[in-house]
Amino acid sequence: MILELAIVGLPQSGKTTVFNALTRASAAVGGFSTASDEPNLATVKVPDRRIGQLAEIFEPKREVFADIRYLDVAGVAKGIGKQGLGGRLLGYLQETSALILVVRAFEGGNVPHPEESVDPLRDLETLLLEMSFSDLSIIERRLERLSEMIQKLRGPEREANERERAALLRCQEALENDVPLREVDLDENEDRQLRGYGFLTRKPALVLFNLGDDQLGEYQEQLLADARERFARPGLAIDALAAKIEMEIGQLDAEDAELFMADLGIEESSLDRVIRLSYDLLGLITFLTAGPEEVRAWPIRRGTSAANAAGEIHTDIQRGFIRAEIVAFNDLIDQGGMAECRKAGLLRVEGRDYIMVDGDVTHFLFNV
Ligand SMILES: Nc1nc2c(ncn2[C@@H]2O[C@H](COP(=O)(O)OP(=O)(O)O)[C@@H](O)[C@H]2O)c(=O)[nH]1
Ligand SMILES: [Mg+2]
Repeated sequence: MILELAIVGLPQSGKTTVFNALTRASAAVGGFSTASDEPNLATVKVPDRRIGQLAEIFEPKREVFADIRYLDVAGVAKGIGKQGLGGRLLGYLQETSALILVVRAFEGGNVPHPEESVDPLRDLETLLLEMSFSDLSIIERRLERLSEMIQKLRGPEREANERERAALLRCQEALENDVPLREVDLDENEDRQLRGYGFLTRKPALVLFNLGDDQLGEYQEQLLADARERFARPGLAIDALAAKIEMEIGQLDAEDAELFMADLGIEESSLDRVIRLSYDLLGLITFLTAGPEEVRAWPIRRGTSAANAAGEIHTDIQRGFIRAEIVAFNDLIDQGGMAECRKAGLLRVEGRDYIMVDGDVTHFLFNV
């Protein structure tokens, strides 16, 4: 499963700063490119307190967190949407699972703004429009092509193309009415047919206002309230981060960082919160495994069956699946151990079709 979020935004909005802040929040591993026109890619651990709590019980050799990847791509300049976003940039965006939209809120005369004034709500609107334009232009080109092909084809091929055209026409109509493609109902077939286009407005997105350190508190609250009132939609989350400060805090040792944060009134958890939001945005939940070797968080899509969850660990475990023994995380912590849970009747035995729940501490039985 590639769980990747691309960071997009207008030039100088703070994308790279957000990327640096997020990827410093946990030990980011490798993947930085040196060429300046290549995107930066980093893997970030998803903070999860449950790992530490399980580690107290199991005293494992290793603690393994779920991870997600962030991709920092070049700026989406205003206007390019109308001709379709630039080829390579668009290519990267189409392949990611979700988007982080960085919007500048910080003031600061010496950082140029492409519009020459700071106006976060305007910039957010611009970004969302760019994404719609990009999707629309892909749809229009594809529709032209489909009309030509439908003329020439017969039989099932013609029908498949006609179905695609019908779905695309619904998408086009939605976009023309300011409705992002996320909100268009597509059946499984249509979804598969259109997935290859990587439509930007179909991806879940997290808007992240990049705040100056003087904007924490009242300004932040007001901005978030205004933005949510105007722009909140299903699959579009809105939050804020003082990225530059967070990045600088990441460079301090723990004690200095604490003092600095107390001084500025920054909640300890804002980076953690943004990473958690990213994870939720990807539609992921976590099941856990725990033993003397390792305590580990496994990301799975909401709605995943026990057999498919087992396959995340190893295909053999899926193939030879016998059953899953599951304890809810909270029960395990309350009881203090697996044996106690078993005695208390809190250990459940589930079959291959069981739908996993967030926080299931799971032991799979299988034969190969
Ligand atoms: N004053 C101030 N400057 C910031 C903040 N965030 C980013 N910057 C500066 O804005 C400039 C552009 O940031 P960068 O992350 O490179 O933007 P990108 O072009 O979107 O990747 C850099 O000089 C940053 O140091 C902030 O919160 N406050
Ligand atoms: Mg940058």
